[in-house]
Amino acid sequence: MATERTFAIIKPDAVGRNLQGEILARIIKAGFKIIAIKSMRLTKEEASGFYAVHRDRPFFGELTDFMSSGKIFAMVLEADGAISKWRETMGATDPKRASPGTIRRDLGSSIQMNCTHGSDAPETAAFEMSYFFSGLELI
Ligand code: IDP
Ligand code: MG
Repeated sequence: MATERTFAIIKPDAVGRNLQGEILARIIKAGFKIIAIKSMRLTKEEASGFYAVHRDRPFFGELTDFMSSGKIFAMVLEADGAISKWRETMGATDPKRASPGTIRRDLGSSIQMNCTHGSDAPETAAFEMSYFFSGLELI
């Protein structure tokens, strides 16, 4: 499989519970290289731009309130097949449906407060990385 990059977020629920160290340890253990990382708090507008593909979903308002409710860690991760590998490491969107040993199953509290984000395809990974990081930060 080819070396690939994906975009990840440690969401406000996880940072609020001080789980960033636990999640970063799982990322390293799974074999990802952290290419870039920063801690920041999104505005509602910035969260809405990030999740624009979901603007017509019933949970969009709630989701963007949540994502702007506290600090996040935004990251670019690299590995062979990073996009699907990170989705597997996170587990299914709903922690109740995620496999044991995944981040969302072990640490998530609800379908919304599921600790992490991961890109779902090469096109979304490219958009999401460039939404948060400049080219210089990704060398
Ligand atoms: P994903 O994060 O697994 O890719 P998406 O369907 O892209 O899942 O949804 C984006 C985020 O929106 C989820 O991670 C979760 O925080 C939130 N979300 C998804 N479905 C629901 C829902 O039914 N109710 C509330 N929040 C949801
Ligand atoms: Mg998604």
